[in-house]
Amino acid sequence: MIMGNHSAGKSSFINWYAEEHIQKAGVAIETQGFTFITSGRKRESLTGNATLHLYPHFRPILEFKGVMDYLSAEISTSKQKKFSLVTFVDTPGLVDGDMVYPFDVNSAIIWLGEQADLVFVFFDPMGQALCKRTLNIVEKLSEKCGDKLLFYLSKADEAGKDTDRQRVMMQIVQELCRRPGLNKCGFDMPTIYIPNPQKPSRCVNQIDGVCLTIEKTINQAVQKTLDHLEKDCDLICSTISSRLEQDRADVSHNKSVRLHSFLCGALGIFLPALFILSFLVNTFSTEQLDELLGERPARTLFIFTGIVIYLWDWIPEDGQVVFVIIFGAFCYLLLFLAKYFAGRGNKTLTKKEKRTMAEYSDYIQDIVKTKKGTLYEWYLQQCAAEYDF
Ligand SMILES: Nc1nc2c(ncn2[C@@H]2O[C@H](COP(=O)(O)OP(=O)(O)O)[C@@H](O)[C@H]2O)c(=O)[nH]1
Ligand SMILES: [Mg+2]
Repeated sequence: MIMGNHSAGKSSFINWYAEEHIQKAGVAIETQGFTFITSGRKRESLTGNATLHLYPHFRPILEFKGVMDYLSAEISTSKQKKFSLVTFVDTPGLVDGDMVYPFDVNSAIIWLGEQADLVFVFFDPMGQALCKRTLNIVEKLSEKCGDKLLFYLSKADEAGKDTDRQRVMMQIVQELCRRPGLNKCGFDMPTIYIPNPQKPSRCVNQIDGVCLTIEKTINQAVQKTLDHLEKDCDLICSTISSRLEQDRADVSHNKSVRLHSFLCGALGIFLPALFILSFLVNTFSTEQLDELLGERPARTLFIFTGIVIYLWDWIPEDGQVVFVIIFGAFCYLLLFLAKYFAGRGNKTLTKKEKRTMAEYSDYIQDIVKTKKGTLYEWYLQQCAAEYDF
């Protein structure tokens, strides 16, 4: 991202880098909004909505009300320098005073600056080198992401003689250092200007350094992205495997909970049923039962109910009502516990969900990671080849 006062030479720098007249440059306030300048297959200009389709990750910028109409993108076919690997963001020229911006320009620039890999701040010797708005934004950005903030004295060929230029530099640096957030040591401000064969200047031009900085940042971005990809892959795989493990634990938990629920429920029904049955059976004689059920089942039934009746007879007569109440409450408790255990089960994954997760994990391990390895290899190969060259 390139920011700076109005007429600091931002658009001209982008045109120079791409070696194509993409952005309008002039003394009039040309750039009121944000323009993304990128390389593509066909020369094309995009408006706000199309721009956000091209860069969906910049969609949160819509939080700044009114900014949509001031977004655009220029696609150029230029392959000069490293242009095919860079996307420049040209920002609204900043001025102090009565100028009304159609949106919260300070916040929008700060937000975009945070997204960028590099933020160039252009100060020009002529115009409002010490524009307060620029300094405010720079101060905020320096707090948030000071490491990618770089200052340049642009249009240095217009600064007059060496002594004049030094004074301009001193003034800018002084003004910058007056801000508490900016007076860090090791402050650097290279002087740059667009080389003009018709108007040769004796001033030192460090514009090639800007190109080198861009190139270095591209390389770092490639490495960072590939490293991040690896980390993301690992994160996805470990999340999936821990989710599957959790699911296995849930399944066995559910099994034991279901068993508890079943046992309580069965007892809660079986005990009162046996109790009532015992009294019913007791009203029949042995012969009647033998006739009804056959000899063997009748015998078994008699033994069971006999035990219940035997125990019942043990209870003193005046305690029998209390016993029935306690027994009823106990059976109710058993049924309540059965219901409680039934509700304690955890939600588990369906077979389809498990299969999909396993497939994702395999895809990442086999395809994405392999591809990442190949990309890293290509990247290193072309670096090495370039250095060899
Ligand atoms: N002498 C000189 N003029 C420049 C340089 N860069 C830009 N300009 C002129 O400064 C004016 C404003 O430039 P522009 O790129 O539109 O500034 P922006 O508002 O920051 O985008 C234009 O007339 C350019 O021709 C430079 O390096 N040297
Ligand atoms: Mg401009």
